[in-house]
Formats: sequence, C-alpha cells, structure tokens
Amino acid sequence: MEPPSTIVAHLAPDLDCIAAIWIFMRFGGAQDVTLRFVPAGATLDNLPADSDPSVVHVDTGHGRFDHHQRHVSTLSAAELVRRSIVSHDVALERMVRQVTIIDNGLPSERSGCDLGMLADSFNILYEDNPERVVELMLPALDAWYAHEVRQTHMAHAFAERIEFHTPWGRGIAVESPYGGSSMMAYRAGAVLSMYRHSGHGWMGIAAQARSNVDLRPLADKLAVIDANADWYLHPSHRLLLCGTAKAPAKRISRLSLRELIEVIELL
Ligand SMILES: [Mn+2]
Repeated sequence: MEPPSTIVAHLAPDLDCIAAIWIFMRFGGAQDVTLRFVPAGATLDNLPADSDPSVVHVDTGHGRFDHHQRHVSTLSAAELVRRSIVSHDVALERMVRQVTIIDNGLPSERSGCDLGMLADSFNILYEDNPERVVELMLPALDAWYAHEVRQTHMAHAFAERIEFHTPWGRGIAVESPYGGSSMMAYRAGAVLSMYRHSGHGWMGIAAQARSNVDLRPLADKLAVIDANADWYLHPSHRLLLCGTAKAPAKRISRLSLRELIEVIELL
C-alpha cells in the first residue's frame, strides 16, 4: 500500500497503538507522516475510518487497522498493520506477537521487556502531549526490534553449535556475528557456554552460576599458550573473556573455537 500522509491514533497512546505507528514509519515508508490523536474509538473529524486513502486510523475508529470490533485476542492494531505491509520478517513477528499478548492482557512469558509499562509511564509525564510519547517510544521500539533480530541470528547460530566435554559437564560453543547466548546454552543443559564473535574476534567462556566450575587453571594455561591475547578472568572465576562490547580487547585471541575447545578438553 501507499504510505499514508496522516496516521490517526488514540489519546494516551499505548504500546499497541505506538507499535502500529512505528511499523508504518519503519516498514511502510511513512517516515514523514503527520500524527493526529482522537479519543479512543473516535475518528478524525468524525468521518468514517478508511474513507480517505491517505489517512489511516490505528487502534481506533473501527477501520481496517483497529481490532476492537473483532473480539479476537490474537489480534492487535500492530498485528493488523504488520500483516498488511510486511510480508516476512521473523524478528518483527516475534515482537508484534508480544505486543498483541500485552494489548490483550494475556499472561506474558517475557517479563523483562515491559515497554507497555514504559508507554504508560510516558503518558503520565506527557499527559497532554501524545505526540511526544510516540516520539520517545520510537527508539525503544527500534532497540526492541534490534534485540529480536539478534535473537533470531543467535537461534540460527545455536542450531549449528558445537557440543564438547569439560571436567565439569557439558560445554556448548557457538560462533556468530553477535557472539553467543549463555542462556540458550544453559537451557540446553550445558554447564559451560563458549562463544566467538565472528565480527570482532572476541571470545568468551561463561559457567553457570550454580556450578563448581573454576576457570583459573584455564586462564593460567591460556596465559602461556595464548600469551598475546587480552584474556580477563572475572573474580568469580566463572567468566573468562577476551574482548566484549564493554571492554573491547586490544589484542584478540588467535585461537579458533575448535582450538580453544581442545585446550579445555585437555585440562
Ligand atoms: Mn490495541
């Protein structure tokens, strides 16, 4: 569809409403759209929703991007917009599924990412300025999308994981442009999670918090066989890192993931 010139949303825009606007702006070519706000349920100038093709209503007005007349808990305004303008995007689908769950008040498995609360809270600060609320939420949605894109990449990389033996139990190693996810490794029963960040060449080894892993002997060994790399042993002895976004290594390891596994297997 052609990008709309005006998007009509409801006052005190919630996460669903803002996500619907965000999808139009980021995926539907509507970067320079004019936003208008009406009481929830109403339409712009009381004209029927969808009567003007350059004006879309999201989450209000009972038009094609409002879900309130449909009474289906698998729908939201964001989901209707996504279906109509984005054909295939796994990260976006994951994200909008959460928006729909939150919008319908269904129990969510994802407690950490409460952007619904953030939108509600901006509406406290900017009660009379819904446009400001949307403006502040857009980068948060960009960040959430980036997170989902990374999760999608990590899931692919995890499917290609290497499993190996350590003195403490199973190890899982992953190489990807985003490093690896120790959560994924632990969930799969690993006690040791290892990754290589293919872009920067950073490497890291993490052990489950409730384990008896001590990475000190490995750190000592690496200090000899990989002496030119900036390996850092965390005081807990459960984290051994050579380069992270927080502390980029000046000298990365020359070892490959396979070579590092061999060192661990020979401990
Ligand atoms: Mn909604």
